[in-house]
Amino acid sequence: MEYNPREVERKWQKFWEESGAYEPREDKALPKKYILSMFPYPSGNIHMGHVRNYCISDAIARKFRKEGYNVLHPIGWDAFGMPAENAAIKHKTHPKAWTYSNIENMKSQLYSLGFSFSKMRELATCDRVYSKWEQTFFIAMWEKGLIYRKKGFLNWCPNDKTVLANEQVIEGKCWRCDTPVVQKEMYQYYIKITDYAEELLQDLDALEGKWPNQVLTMQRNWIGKSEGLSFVFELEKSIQNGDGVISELEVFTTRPDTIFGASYCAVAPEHPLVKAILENAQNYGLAKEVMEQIQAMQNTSERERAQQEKIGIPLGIYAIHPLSQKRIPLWVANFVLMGYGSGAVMSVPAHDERDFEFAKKYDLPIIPVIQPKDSKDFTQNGFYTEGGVLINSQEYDGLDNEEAKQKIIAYFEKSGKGRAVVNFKLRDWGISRQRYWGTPIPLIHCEFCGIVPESLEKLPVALPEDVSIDGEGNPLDKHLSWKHCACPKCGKNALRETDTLDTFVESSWYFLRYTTPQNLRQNEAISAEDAQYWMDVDEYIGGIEHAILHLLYARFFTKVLKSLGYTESSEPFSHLLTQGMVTKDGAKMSKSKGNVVDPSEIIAQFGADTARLFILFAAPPIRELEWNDSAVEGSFRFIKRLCAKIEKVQKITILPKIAVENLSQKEKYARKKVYEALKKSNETFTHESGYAFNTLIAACMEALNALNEQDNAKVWSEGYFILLNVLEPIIPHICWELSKKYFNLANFAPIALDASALKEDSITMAITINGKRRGEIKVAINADDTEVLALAKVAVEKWINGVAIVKEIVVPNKLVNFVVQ
Ligand code: ANZ
Ligand code: ZN
Repeated sequence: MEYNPREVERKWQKFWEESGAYEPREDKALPKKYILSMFPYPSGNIHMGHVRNYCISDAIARKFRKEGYNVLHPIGWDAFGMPAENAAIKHKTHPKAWTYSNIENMKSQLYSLGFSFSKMRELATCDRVYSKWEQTFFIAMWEKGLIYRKKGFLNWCPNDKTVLANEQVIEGKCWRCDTPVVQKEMYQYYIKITDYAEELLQDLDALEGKWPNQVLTMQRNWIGKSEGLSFVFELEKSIQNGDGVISELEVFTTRPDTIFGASYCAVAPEHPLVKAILENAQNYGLAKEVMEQIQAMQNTSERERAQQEKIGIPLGIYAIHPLSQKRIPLWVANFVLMGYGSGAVMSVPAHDERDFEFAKKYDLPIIPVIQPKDSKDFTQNGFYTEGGVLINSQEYDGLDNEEAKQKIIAYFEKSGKGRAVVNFKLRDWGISRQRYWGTPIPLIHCEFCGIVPESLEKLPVALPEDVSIDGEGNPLDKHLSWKHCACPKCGKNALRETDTLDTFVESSWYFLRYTTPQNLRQNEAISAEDAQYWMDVDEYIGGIEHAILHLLYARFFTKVLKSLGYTESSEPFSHLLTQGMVTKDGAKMSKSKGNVVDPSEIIAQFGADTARLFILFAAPPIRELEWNDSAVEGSFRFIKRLCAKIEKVQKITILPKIAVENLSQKEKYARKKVYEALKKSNETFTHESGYAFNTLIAACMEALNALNEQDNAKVWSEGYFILLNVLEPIIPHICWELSKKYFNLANFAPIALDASALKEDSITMAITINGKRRGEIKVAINADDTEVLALAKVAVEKWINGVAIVKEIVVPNKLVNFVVQ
């Protein structure tokens, strides 16, 4: 048969769509599998990363469907976000038009690859109805106190009078006008993800072995639980702070055992103490340059500070060490974060690398207080961060440092000057954005009632479409008729909140939304019954770049939605598969590198099946995949080979009965290879095996070669019948075409393994020396030459001992001849 991918692929895509072949069934008694690829951002065109992502999930979905599972394999669009607004500014399009037209384009690209998506479950997060339910959740969380409003620092361009996202700050300057960006304190909305820190941490344990270790570790580090002591230093002199005074400084340390080594304290530039000092600068004799240095540090975002070298500025004030009573200088330092612990630290240069570097730079005392147990030389680096015995620590001298930790904590707890605390690195999630193309925050500011949620019947608070998007300020803020509204409580004039939500909010619950069928979506956010059936996602596939934020937020949202009664799941993704990058010439495909291969071109040239086969054959899913043009052609040739001799089959609808006794070695061998491929297919489609499609495809290639080596029509038929079934998840179009045409099959069902076909058959090979028969060996059919020769030499040992072999000849499956002198 001639291979014409274009015709075949179009035909089957049409058939699948029209027959609704990939819609999940409404029968909740069926066993289910929920297979999900991370949904794409509708940037305009699909790229190879997308292709790889959906090739993997599609193969898994097809395999489970064949096995009789009810499979949900949905697709949707993560459709809000900045690029749409940037495109609007640049090309004078509307974000909505831009987004929906991108979706249409990408959708047709994806369907041209033959992906078996549950089309009826599609969604875009910018759909009105999606906003409606997201706003409903927002209000429920607001009313529960899980969302709050607080002042926080934002990047602000004083020229454009607009808030900038981190990506829009280039080397401290505005991306549009190059004006230096400042940190402006403004109200923002936060979700209390920190309330769930412990649960989010604990529940990772159950994902062990089901999620990649690397991801589990990254999540654990991000949550960052740490136990230590919080205690206070009395200030030498109190500091005026408005009407009150500040007389102490609280610090958090994980190393109370090093307390006698503290030689200075450092505070974050946002610390109230710094504010108080700046406000009373004259009283403290603070020089103008020093004030300016501090202000410059305050105007640098924490993010940028983290990249800078360590900088400190002495405040000229002192605290008293609570145990040694020494005078300790106070510094403001760019490495101290206001949002962690108490925003202040005791610094111990002898036992912490960062403190050490700082002390060296500013010539501060380095006092060793922990001595290693075995060696005395702990000053090699100048600092020593491990355990040991206390020195220079008064009555604690000689104690093991772990023991000292406990004793020192106990001392502080008893004296009431400190307490053991658990801190988490995890911060509350800032969810408000000052941009147009996002879900509006459904709150209203009323002069009389305060902040009031929009009434539920009025949801969604939809975005106005007649806006001017010019990059200055937030378009919603300038849209007066949208902004002015009636207070839902008292009916008086009030103002809508003009902030919109972080797009990570939408991606935190889309997988729950997919479980709800279209006909229920107007009336229900998440159909509890459907969610109960489909959740958890059985395999979630996506890039490692989402290892932290998206996966953490999605886990968190699931827990919150559970507490609100929407789902019974507490973890959304029972298994996670992180796919590797697609590279070319050793680098990630990217426009700037000019090494992008456009999936559409590959499909146009070779067809979707070739693209799918290449992608799944080139590397196992978790590994990097290097693009290779000749391997793409190799994949194409394999499919052509598959079609080439199919006429040899007898048209069967069930497997033929084969009288094994009468088969030749080659025929037996071909059957063995075919059944090995079938066996491999069952082994490949498991999370534990990592879905190594490459080895499955290799097994199919070997099987096809072996079939080609023999001429038994029954063996051909059986072989093809099985191979088309095994390959269907990978190259579905051609498999459906050939199955229909030659076996009149309209669907695929599991095939049982024939253990007898897999049995290792052995044969006897004669061994001759200079043509004379001297012995024989029993070996597996087609055993490789090295193995055969080694066995043969042992068998005729006494004939060749001490003589020089000049030639070794192996006639496969027949004989071995040694030519000796
Ligand atoms: C003294 C000390 C001595 C420290 C020593 C470490 C080693 P984790 O494990 O990340 O919780 N720290 C506390 N608050 C901070 C803040 N707001 N910004 C920056 N650093 C802060 O780290 C806790 C340690 O980080 C604390 O223990 C403190 O330094 C510092 F040999 O206290 B340590
Ligand atoms: Zn009101």
